[in-house]
Amino acid sequence: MINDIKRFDSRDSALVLAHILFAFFALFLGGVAGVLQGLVRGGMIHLPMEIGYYQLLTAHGLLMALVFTTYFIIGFMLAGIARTLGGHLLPIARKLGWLGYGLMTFGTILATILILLNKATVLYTFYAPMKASPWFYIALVFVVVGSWMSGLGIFINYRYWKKTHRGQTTPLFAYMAVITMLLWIIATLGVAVEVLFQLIPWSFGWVDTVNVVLSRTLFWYFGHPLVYFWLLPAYMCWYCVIPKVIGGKIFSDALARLSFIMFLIFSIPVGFHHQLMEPGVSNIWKFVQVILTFMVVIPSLMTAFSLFATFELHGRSVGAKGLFGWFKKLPWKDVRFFAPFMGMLIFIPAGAGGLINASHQLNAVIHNTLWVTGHFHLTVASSVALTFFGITYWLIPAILGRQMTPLMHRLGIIQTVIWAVGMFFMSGSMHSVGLLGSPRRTAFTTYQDHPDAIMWIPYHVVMAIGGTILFVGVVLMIINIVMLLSAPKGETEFPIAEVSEQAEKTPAVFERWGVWIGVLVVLILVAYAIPVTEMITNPGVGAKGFVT
Ligand code: HAS
Ligand code: CU
Repeated sequence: MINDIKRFDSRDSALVLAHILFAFFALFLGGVAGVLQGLVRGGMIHLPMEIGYYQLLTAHGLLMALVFTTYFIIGFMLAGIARTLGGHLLPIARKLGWLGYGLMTFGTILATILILLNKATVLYTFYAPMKASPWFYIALVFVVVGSWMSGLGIFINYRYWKKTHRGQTTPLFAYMAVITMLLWIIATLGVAVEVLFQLIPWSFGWVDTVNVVLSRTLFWYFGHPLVYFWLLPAYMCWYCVIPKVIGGKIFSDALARLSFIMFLIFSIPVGFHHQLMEPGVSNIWKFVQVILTFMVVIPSLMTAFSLFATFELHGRSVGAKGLFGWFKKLPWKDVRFFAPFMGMLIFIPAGAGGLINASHQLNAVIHNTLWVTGHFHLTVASSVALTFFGITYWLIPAILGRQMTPLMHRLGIIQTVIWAVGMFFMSGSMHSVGLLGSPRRTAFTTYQDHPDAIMWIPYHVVMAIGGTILFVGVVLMIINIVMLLSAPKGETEFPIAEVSEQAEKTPAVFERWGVWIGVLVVLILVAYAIPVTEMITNPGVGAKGFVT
């Protein structure tokens, strides 16, 4: 039924396009910062005009990890909500979407100006005792509150559909969008508390010191689910869009919903796996949260299983033989498939690295080294980013009533290959030199020609070469987008697959939001209540703060 709707409402198109274009503008600026900092760290250039390495690093992290992702995700989800819940957004959802866009954009511009003025060189993980101008934190409040407005619009649209379609199962895409936004809102409450009650009063000078361990705990309460806020929209593409693109069906609607529910309940009470080396947290609570971390791996393994099943079922239905015959039946020349597929492939080593990070003893080896930087360039900057690129190739033509040409598919495939090759060199050498002890978040230095530091330099040079290849990838992506905007007129579908006939019926319990949020609250209390109480009642000596 949903496949009949071809044209996007032009008011929805404008809202979606505004988000997508802003996202790629941020990607471009973030890419410029990225390549420069790679070259500085490789010892290949010096920055002009007193621009600092850490200033670039802050801009790069913020623009890529927060601005590119959040704008893209909201644009993609609003488009999918319009597409699956009746063909257009409710007027109230559209209004909230624009309000959110305005607030986020105001916040982003203010934050970027402060970074350029060197008033917020605190790295994107705004991490006490590093201290920024209070206006930087206020700018981020605008970004977060703006994103909540769009989330609210999605919830209202979803409820309206439920009310007007009693007894029907909600469309999978919309269900997943609701979970992603719920996850985001519940997670950002942590950072909202940190910013409002700790960082803003401290940076205005109303209080002298900040409780560092508490602020980091609140930050990571948000920081880990943040990575799933990036990942889940990519999974929405893998579950709902990819089966359609390859001409197959969704393996199981129930499995997909179960995996998203598991992400919702397990991805928040795990922040301590970023603080395993933090002395102020006792081991028992680290242990509890590491167990929960391994729980949140399960839905990713379910996703891998479901994808293999979709690929194999489809392959066999078109005559594939043998154990791996289905592999040849995949549409390798279709960039809508190829880019996300490379993302999936890269997610296998990326996820394995995550399991290493989460193991306490191994974390002692890699924490604060370039290994971690390598890890998140495979996860968010490859698996997620390549999937988002893959979505862009059909989303822009779909909302504009245009059509991709074979040339655009070919350029898209070249772009994907450039990205994968650049990331192979950059992330590969980050992982290796991280194991040799090279620290992350550090400008070029030879530590007075210490032999270890000299040994790291060739790896840093390879990182810079990889980063340069990636910058070519950014530029080609921007060219591809300009071409998509002016593609020939035509019909492009918003691909959403149907569920396989063999799949079990979806149980109604997945829509019992009270139950799932209840479970989540209990888990959060189990994981955090006692350690946070300890941090508040026994705050130790607060930190005055550092300004670089
Ligand atoms: Fe992570 C640090 C643990 C996943 C992002 N992570 C980070 C940071 C970022 C980040 C940004 O426990 C740095 C933060 C900072 O600034 O300090 N991470 C994990 C674990 C997972 C994980 C256990 N991370 C992600 C994802 C991210 C992301 C996803 C972004 C999107 N991470 C950590 C830990 C740290 C950390 C510690 C702290 C390190 C430290 O000390 O600072 C898991 O969720 C991973 C599970 C994934 C899998 C893979 C499943 C494979 C699939 C693909 C199937 C492929 C197919 C195609 C079907 C088990 C689904 C193949 C087809 C063929 C034909 C072959
Ligand atoms: Cu994490």
